[in-house]
Amino acid sequence: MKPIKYLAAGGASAALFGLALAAGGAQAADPIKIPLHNWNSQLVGAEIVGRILEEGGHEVEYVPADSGAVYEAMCEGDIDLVHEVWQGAFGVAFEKQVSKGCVVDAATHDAKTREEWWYPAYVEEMCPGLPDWQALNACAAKFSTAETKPKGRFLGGPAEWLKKDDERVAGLEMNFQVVNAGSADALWAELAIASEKQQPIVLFNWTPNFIEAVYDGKFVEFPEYFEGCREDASKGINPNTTHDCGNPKDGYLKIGVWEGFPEKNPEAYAIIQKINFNNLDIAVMAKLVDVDKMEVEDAAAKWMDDNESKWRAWVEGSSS
Ligand code: TMO
Repeated sequence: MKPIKYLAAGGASAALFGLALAAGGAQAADPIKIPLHNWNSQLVGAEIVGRILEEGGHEVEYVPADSGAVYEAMCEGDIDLVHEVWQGAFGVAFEKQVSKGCVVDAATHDAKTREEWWYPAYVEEMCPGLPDWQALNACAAKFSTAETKPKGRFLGGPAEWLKKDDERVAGLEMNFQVVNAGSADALWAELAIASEKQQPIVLFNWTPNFIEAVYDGKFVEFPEYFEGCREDASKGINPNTTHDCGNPKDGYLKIGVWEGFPEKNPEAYAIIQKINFNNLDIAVMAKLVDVDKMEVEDAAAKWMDDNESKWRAWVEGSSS
Protein backbone atom coordinates (compact mmCIF):
# COMPACT_ATOMS: atom_id res chain seq x y z
CA MET A 1 0.00 0.00 0.00
CA LYS A 2 3.03 2.29 0.12
CA PRO A 3 2.80 4.26 -3.10
CA ILE A 4 5.81 5.34 -5.09
CA LYS A 5 6.64 9.02 -4.87
CA TYR A 6 6.16 10.85 -8.15
CA LEU A 7 8.89 13.30 -7.47
CA ALA A 8 11.43 10.61 -6.71
CA ALA A 9 11.39 9.57 -10.38
CA GLY A 10 14.76 8.18 -11.43
CA GLY A 11 16.01 7.76 -14.98
CA ALA A 12 13.86 4.73 -15.77
CA SER A 13 10.56 6.18 -14.64
CA ALA A 14 11.39 9.52 -16.23
CA ALA A 15 11.85 7.65 -19.49
CA LEU A 16 8.51 5.85 -18.96
CA PHE A 17 6.87 9.17 -18.29
CA GLY A 18 8.24 10.44 -21.57
CA LEU A 19 6.88 7.41 -23.41
CA ALA A 20 3.47 7.83 -21.85
CA LEU A 21 3.43 11.44 -22.96
CA ALA A 22 4.48 10.51 -26.45
CA ALA A 23 1.91 7.73 -26.73
CA GLY A 24 -1.05 9.15 -24.84
CA GLY A 25 -0.88 12.89 -25.20
CA ALA A 26 -1.29 15.07 -22.17
CA GLN A 27 -2.32 12.40 -19.69
CA ALA A 28 -0.33 12.25 -16.48
CA ALA A 29 1.62 9.04 -16.22
CA ASP A 30 0.18 7.83 -12.95
CA PRO A 31 -3.33 7.50 -11.66
CA ILE A 32 -4.99 9.95 -9.29
CA LYS A 33 -4.90 8.39 -5.84
CA ILE A 34 -8.18 8.58 -3.91
CA PRO A 35 -8.36 7.24 -0.33
CA LEU A 36 -11.04 4.86 0.94
CA HIS A 37 -12.18 5.42 4.53
CA ASN A 38 -14.45 3.61 6.97
CA TRP A 39 -17.89 5.20 6.63
CA ASN A 40 -20.24 4.62 3.74
CA SER A 41 -20.93 8.07 2.31
CA GLN A 42 -17.17 8.44 1.90
CA LEU A 43 -16.80 5.08 0.16
CA VAL A 44 -19.65 5.79 -2.25
CA GLY A 45 -18.47 9.37 -2.83
CA ALA A 46 -14.90 8.23 -3.50
CA GLU A 47 -16.22 5.92 -6.20
CA ILE A 48 -18.34 8.75 -7.63
CA VAL A 49 -15.44 11.20 -7.65
CA GLY A 50 -13.29 8.54 -9.32
CA ARG A 51 -15.90 7.87 -12.01
CA ILE A 52 -16.33 11.59 -12.64
CA LEU A 53 -12.57 11.95 -13.11
CA GLU A 54 -12.60 8.92 -15.44
CA GLU A 55 -15.38 10.57 -17.46
CA GLY A 56 -12.98 13.50 -17.80
CA GLY A 57 -10.36 11.13 -19.23
CA HIS A 58 -8.25 10.62 -16.11
CA GLU A 59 -7.06 7.43 -14.51
CA VAL A 60 -7.74 6.82 -10.82
CA GLU A 61 -6.61 4.40 -8.17
CA TYR A 62 -8.35 3.73 -4.83
CA VAL A 63 -6.14 3.40 -1.77
CA PRO A 64 -7.49 2.20 1.60
CA ALA A 65 -6.23 4.78 4.06
CA ASP A 66 -6.54 5.82 7.71
CA SER A 67 -8.86 8.83 7.72
CA GLY A 68 -6.95 10.59 10.47
CA ALA A 69 -3.48 10.09 9.02
CA VAL A 70 -4.48 10.81 5.41
CA TYR A 71 -3.62 14.51 5.63
CA GLU A 72 0.00 13.70 6.31
CA ALA A 73 -0.07 11.19 3.46
CA MET A 74 -1.50 13.88 1.18
CA CYS A 75 1.15 16.32 2.37
CA GLU A 76 3.78 13.84 1.18
CA GLY A 77 2.08 13.37 -2.19
CA ASP A 78 1.10 9.75 -1.42
CA ILE A 79 -2.61 10.63 -1.77
CA ASP A 80 -3.89 13.16 -4.32
CA LEU A 81 -7.26 14.19 -2.94
CA VAL A 82 -9.63 13.84 -0.01
CA HIS A 83 -13.18 14.68 -1.04
CA GLU A 84 -14.87 14.49 2.42
CA VAL A 85 -12.92 16.68 4.83
CA TRP A 86 -15.32 16.98 7.79
CA GLN A 87 -14.55 20.01 9.90
CA GLY A 88 -15.56 18.41 13.21
CA ALA A 89 -13.40 15.34 12.78
CA PHE A 90 -10.52 16.44 10.61
CA GLY A 91 -10.50 20.24 10.60
CA VAL A 92 -7.46 20.51 12.84
CA ALA A 93 -5.43 17.85 10.99
CA PHE A 94 -6.38 19.26 7.56
CA GLU A 95 -5.75 22.91 8.39
CA LYS A 96 -2.36 22.04 9.85
CA GLN A 97 -1.20 20.70 6.46
CA VAL A 98 -2.86 23.58 4.59
CA SER A 99 -0.94 26.10 6.67
CA LYS A 100 2.27 24.18 5.98
CA GLY A 101 1.50 24.64 2.29
CA CYS A 102 1.63 20.99 1.26
CA VAL A 103 -2.16 20.53 1.06
CA VAL A 104 -4.48 22.85 -0.88
CA ASP A 105 -7.99 23.75 0.25
CA ALA A 106 -9.48 23.08 -3.20
CA ALA A 107 -13.24 23.42 -2.74
CA THR A 108 -16.05 23.63 -0.19
CA HIS A 109 -19.19 21.56 -0.73
CA ASP A 110 -22.61 23.10 -0.14
CA ALA A 111 -23.20 20.43 2.52
CA LYS A 112 -23.14 21.72 6.09
CA THR A 113 -22.04 19.16 8.62
CA ARG A 114 -22.36 18.40 12.29
CA GLU A 115 -20.64 15.60 14.22
CA GLU A 116 -21.63 15.22 17.83
CA TRP A 117 -22.80 13.13 20.77
CA TRP A 118 -26.32 11.98 19.96
CA TYR A 119 -29.17 10.02 21.59
CA PRO A 120 -32.38 8.40 20.38
CA ALA A 121 -35.56 10.31 21.32
CA TYR A 122 -36.77 7.96 24.08
CA VAL A 123 -33.66 8.84 26.15
CA GLU A 124 -35.05 12.34 26.65
CA GLU A 125 -37.59 11.05 29.20
CA MET A 126 -34.82 9.38 31.19
CA CYS A 127 -32.78 12.58 31.58
CA PRO A 128 -34.86 15.69 32.15
CA GLY A 129 -33.29 18.75 30.61
CA LEU A 130 -31.80 17.12 27.53
CA PRO A 131 -30.39 18.01 25.05
CA ASP A 132 -28.33 20.23 27.37
CA TRP A 133 -24.98 18.61 28.19
CA GLN A 134 -25.26 19.36 31.90
CA ALA A 135 -28.55 17.46 32.03
CA LEU A 136 -26.81 14.56 30.33
CA ASN A 137 -23.94 14.77 32.77
CA ALA A 138 -26.31 14.81 35.76
CA CYS A 139 -27.75 11.52 34.61
CA ALA A 140 -24.47 9.90 33.56
CA ALA A 141 -24.97 6.90 35.86
CA LYS A 142 -27.90 5.73 33.71
CA PHE A 143 -25.46 5.20 30.85
CA SER A 144 -22.97 3.18 32.87
CA THR A 145 -21.93 -0.32 31.84
CA ALA A 146 -19.86 -2.98 33.59
CA GLU A 147 -16.88 -1.49 31.80
CA THR A 148 -17.45 2.14 32.78
CA LYS A 149 -19.34 2.19 36.09
CA PRO A 150 -19.85 4.34 38.03
CA LYS A 151 -19.27 6.59 35.03
CA GLY A 152 -21.56 6.71 32.07
CA ARG A 153 -20.45 5.25 28.77
CA PHE A 154 -20.12 7.44 25.72
CA LEU A 155 -19.84 5.21 22.66
CA GLY A 156 -17.45 7.05 20.37
CA GLY A 157 -16.50 6.30 16.78
CA PRO A 158 -13.25 4.64 15.73
CA ALA A 159 -10.25 6.48 17.17
CA GLU A 160 -8.98 7.42 13.69
CA TRP A 161 -11.88 9.88 13.37
CA LEU A 162 -9.88 12.11 15.73
CA LYS A 163 -12.93 13.15 17.72
CA LYS A 164 -11.01 14.08 20.87
CA ASP A 165 -13.86 12.87 23.10
CA ASP A 166 -11.50 12.08 25.98
CA GLU A 167 -10.30 15.67 25.83
CA ARG A 168 -13.92 16.87 25.77
CA VAL A 169 -14.79 14.77 28.84
CA ALA A 170 -11.74 16.16 30.65
CA GLY A 171 -12.30 19.70 29.38
CA LEU A 172 -15.86 19.76 30.73
CA GLU A 173 -15.12 17.51 33.73
CA MET A 174 -17.85 15.08 32.76
CA ASN A 175 -18.84 11.86 34.52
CA PHE A 176 -18.40 9.86 31.35
CA GLN A 177 -15.88 7.39 30.00
CA VAL A 178 -15.30 7.14 26.28
CA VAL A 179 -15.42 3.69 24.68
CA ASN A 180 -14.46 3.74 21.01
CA ALA A 181 -16.42 1.51 18.65
CA GLY A 182 -14.30 -0.44 16.19
CA SER A 183 -16.34 0.58 13.16
CA ALA A 184 -19.33 2.60 12.00
CA ASP A 185 -21.33 -0.64 11.79
CA ALA A 186 -20.59 -1.32 15.47
CA LEU A 187 -22.09 2.08 16.36
CA TRP A 188 -25.28 1.37 14.40
CA ALA A 189 -25.56 -2.18 15.76
CA GLU A 190 -25.45 -0.92 19.35
CA LEU A 191 -27.97 1.79 18.54
CA ALA A 192 -30.34 -0.80 17.06
CA ILE A 193 -30.12 -3.06 20.12
CA ALA A 194 -30.52 -0.21 22.62
CA SER A 195 -33.49 1.19 20.70
CA GLU A 196 -35.22 -2.16 20.57
CA LYS A 197 -34.88 -2.53 24.35
CA GLN A 198 -35.39 1.20 25.00
CA GLN A 199 -32.14 1.32 26.94
CA PRO A 200 -30.18 4.52 27.59
CA ILE A 201 -27.45 5.13 25.02
CA VAL A 202 -25.43 8.15 23.96
CA LEU A 203 -23.18 7.70 20.97
CA PHE A 204 -21.33 9.47 18.20
CA ASN A 205 -23.37 10.40 15.14
CA TRP A 206 -23.21 12.98 12.39
CA THR A 207 -25.23 14.69 9.72
CA PRO A 208 -25.72 14.36 6.80
CA ASN A 209 -26.11 10.64 7.43
CA PHE A 210 -28.72 7.94 6.92
CA ILE A 211 -29.58 7.91 10.64
CA GLU A 212 -32.02 10.82 10.47
CA ALA A 213 -34.13 8.87 7.98
CA VAL A 214 -34.36 5.87 10.32
CA TYR A 215 -34.26 7.14 13.93
CA ASP A 216 -35.74 9.99 15.89
CA GLY A 217 -33.10 11.58 18.06
CA LYS A 218 -31.06 14.64 18.93
CA PHE A 219 -27.54 15.91 19.28
CA VAL A 220 -26.39 16.88 22.77
CA GLU A 221 -25.95 20.64 23.07
CA PHE A 222 -22.50 21.42 24.43
CA PRO A 223 -21.07 24.91 24.96
CA GLU A 224 -20.93 26.57 21.54
CA TYR A 225 -17.87 25.82 19.38
CA PHE A 226 -15.49 28.73 18.91
CA GLU A 227 -12.22 29.29 17.10
CA GLY A 228 -9.35 28.21 19.35
CA CYS A 229 -11.41 25.92 21.59
CA ARG A 230 -9.24 22.93 20.79
CA GLU A 231 -5.93 24.75 21.03
CA ASP A 232 -6.21 27.47 23.65
CA ALA A 233 -6.90 26.33 27.24
CA SER A 234 -7.52 29.83 28.52
CA LYS A 235 -10.55 30.25 26.22
CA GLY A 236 -13.96 28.75 26.95
CA ILE A 237 -15.92 27.99 30.12
CA ASN A 238 -13.05 26.07 31.73
CA PRO A 239 -10.00 28.35 31.88
CA ASN A 240 -7.62 25.42 32.42
CA THR A 241 -8.54 23.07 29.60
CA THR A 242 -8.88 22.85 25.84
CA HIS A 243 -11.90 21.11 24.22
CA ASP A 244 -14.43 22.73 26.57
CA CYS A 245 -16.87 23.20 23.68
CA GLY A 246 -19.00 21.21 21.26
CA ASN A 247 -18.20 20.54 17.61
CA PRO A 248 -19.15 23.10 14.96
CA LYS A 249 -22.89 23.01 14.16
CA ASP A 250 -22.51 24.34 10.64
CA GLY A 251 -19.25 22.60 9.93
CA TYR A 252 -17.68 22.61 6.50
CA LEU A 253 -17.21 19.70 4.16
CA LYS A 254 -14.20 20.38 1.96
CA ILE A 255 -12.06 18.87 -0.74
CA GLY A 256 -8.32 18.95 -0.21
CA VAL A 257 -5.60 18.07 -2.71
CA TRP A 258 -1.86 17.54 -2.57
CA GLU A 259 -0.06 20.82 -3.34
CA GLY A 260 1.65 19.41 -6.44
CA PHE A 261 -1.60 18.21 -7.96
CA PRO A 262 -2.94 21.41 -9.62
CA GLU A 263 0.24 21.82 -11.63
CA LYS A 264 0.68 18.15 -12.38
CA ASN A 265 -2.88 17.62 -13.58
CA PRO A 266 -4.64 20.96 -14.14
CA GLU A 267 -7.55 19.44 -16.08
CA ALA A 268 -8.40 17.01 -13.31
CA TYR A 269 -7.94 19.78 -10.76
CA ALA A 270 -10.46 21.94 -12.65
CA ILE A 271 -13.02 19.14 -12.33
CA ILE A 272 -12.26 18.60 -8.66
CA GLN A 273 -12.80 22.29 -7.94
CA LYS A 274 -16.29 22.05 -9.42
CA ILE A 275 -17.39 18.94 -7.52
CA ASN A 276 -20.01 20.01 -5.01
CA PHE A 277 -22.16 17.69 -2.89
CA ASN A 278 -25.07 18.97 -0.82
CA ASN A 279 -26.57 17.46 2.35
CA LEU A 280 -28.99 15.28 0.44
CA ASP A 281 -26.21 13.91 -1.79
CA ILE A 282 -24.16 12.80 1.22
CA ALA A 283 -27.19 11.40 3.07
CA VAL A 284 -28.28 9.43 0.00
CA MET A 285 -24.78 8.01 -0.52
CA ALA A 286 -24.88 6.70 3.06
CA LYS A 287 -28.47 5.46 2.84
CA LEU A 288 -28.02 3.46 -0.34
CA VAL A 289 -25.49 1.28 1.47
CA ASP A 290 -26.47 1.48 5.16
CA VAL A 291 -30.23 1.12 4.65
CA ASP A 292 -30.73 -0.29 1.16
CA LYS A 293 -27.69 -2.57 1.56
CA MET A 294 -26.40 -1.89 -1.94
CA GLU A 295 -22.78 -2.56 -2.86
CA VAL A 296 -20.67 0.61 -2.95
CA GLU A 297 -20.18 0.39 -6.73
CA ASP A 298 -23.92 -0.03 -7.35
CA ALA A 299 -24.74 2.84 -5.01
CA ALA A 300 -22.27 5.07 -6.87
CA ALA A 301 -23.76 4.02 -10.21
CA LYS A 302 -27.26 4.81 -8.96
CA TRP A 303 -26.28 8.26 -7.69
CA MET A 304 -24.61 8.95 -11.07
CA ASP A 305 -27.76 7.86 -12.95
CA ASP A 306 -29.97 10.00 -10.76
CA ASN A 307 -27.72 13.08 -10.92
CA GLU A 308 -26.32 13.00 -14.42
CA SER A 309 -26.87 16.64 -15.37
CA LYS A 310 -25.26 17.74 -12.13
CA TRP A 311 -21.98 15.84 -12.48
CA ARG A 312 -21.79 16.30 -16.26
CA ALA A 313 -21.64 20.04 -15.64
CA TRP A 314 -18.57 19.44 -13.43
CA VAL A 315 -16.77 17.51 -16.17
CA GLU A 316 -17.84 19.86 -18.95
CA GLY A 317 -15.37 22.43 -20.17
CA SER A 318 -12.35 20.41 -19.16
CA SER A 319 -11.04 18.98 -22.41
CA SER A 320 -9.33 15.62 -22.32
C1 TMO B 1 -15.99 11.68 9.75
N1 TMO B 1 -17.34 11.23 10.17
C2 TMO B 1 -18.34 11.60 9.16
C3 TMO B 1 -17.33 9.74 10.36
O1 TMO B 1 -17.63 11.81 11.32
